[in-house]
Amino acid sequence: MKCRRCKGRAVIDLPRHNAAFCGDCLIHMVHGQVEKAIRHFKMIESGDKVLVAVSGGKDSLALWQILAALGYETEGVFLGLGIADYSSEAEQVVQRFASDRNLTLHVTSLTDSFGFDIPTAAAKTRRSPCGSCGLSKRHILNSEALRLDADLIATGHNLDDEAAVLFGNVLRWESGYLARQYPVLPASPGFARKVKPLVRLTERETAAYCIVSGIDYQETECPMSAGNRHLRFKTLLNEVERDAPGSKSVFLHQYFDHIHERFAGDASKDELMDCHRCGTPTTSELCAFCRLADRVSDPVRLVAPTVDAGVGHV
Ligand code: Q46
Ligand code: ZN
Repeated sequence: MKCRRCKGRAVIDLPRHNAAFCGDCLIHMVHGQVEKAIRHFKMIESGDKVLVAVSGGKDSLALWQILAALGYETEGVFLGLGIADYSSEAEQVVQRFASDRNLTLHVTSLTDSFGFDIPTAAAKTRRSPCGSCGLSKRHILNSEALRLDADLIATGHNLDDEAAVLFGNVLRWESGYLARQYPVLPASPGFARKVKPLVRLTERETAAYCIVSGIDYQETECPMSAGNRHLRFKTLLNEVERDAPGSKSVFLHQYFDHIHERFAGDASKDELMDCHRCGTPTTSELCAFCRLADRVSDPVRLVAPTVDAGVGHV
């Protein structure tokens, strides 16, 4: 198997590109795909300070390495979720990654800042672990971006993640969610710009990128992910992809380029007010995160955790 670009010995075969690549050319291809996504969706402007949300997994660490290599001004932020050994291992991995590369990392923790963790939220609310987790990540990472005066937050959502979310949204015709599913969400009062520069890369490609570029990432799966419906959608889409390579990319990118704008009118137009506690723009007195924090701290609301219905996305 020969590398398409240099004709050297290939280390990975990518049927969707009808090509194989050696390590160096894979890195070149991955950087090119990220640059293309950034340009196409106008994600980052020159001089922007980028806050990269890092979890310790392959995608977010690959993203930080790629953006730093492409010359963007980056800092990382890690949010401890309090999921026992999984979260402490993730923090160690991220700390090591940043110090080995002399990159600036900010560490924050759900327990230290708000007094609860994801297992407690799952046990005390009717939300799935992934629902509480996604809500907490969105809220706290946005607050960190505003606090640190970053122009935008970059997350490691890849092509597989986004295709699975799109599949779920289409399956239920969630037009409000479809209106918001796009690789760049512009800044608005109280919210930093959010971008997903890995939308042109699959999980397999980011994993291979990590291996050939020496990124030591956390391989352990989150112990609370069981039942996450997006994992099931990923499995389904991978079966389609096996028979028809390139299908996932066409499904997602045709949506972004040709269909997404048709849902623009379905975005919520509810009037926003400031959350009475934290100031985040919201449609009710308390924002969803502050309501979650209240439910978790209410001693009489101990109920069994629900499984599934998770969003699982920053
Ligand atoms: S960390 Fe959180 Fe994920 Fe674990 S609880 Fe679900 S969302 S699976 S990316
Ligand atoms: Zn609030």
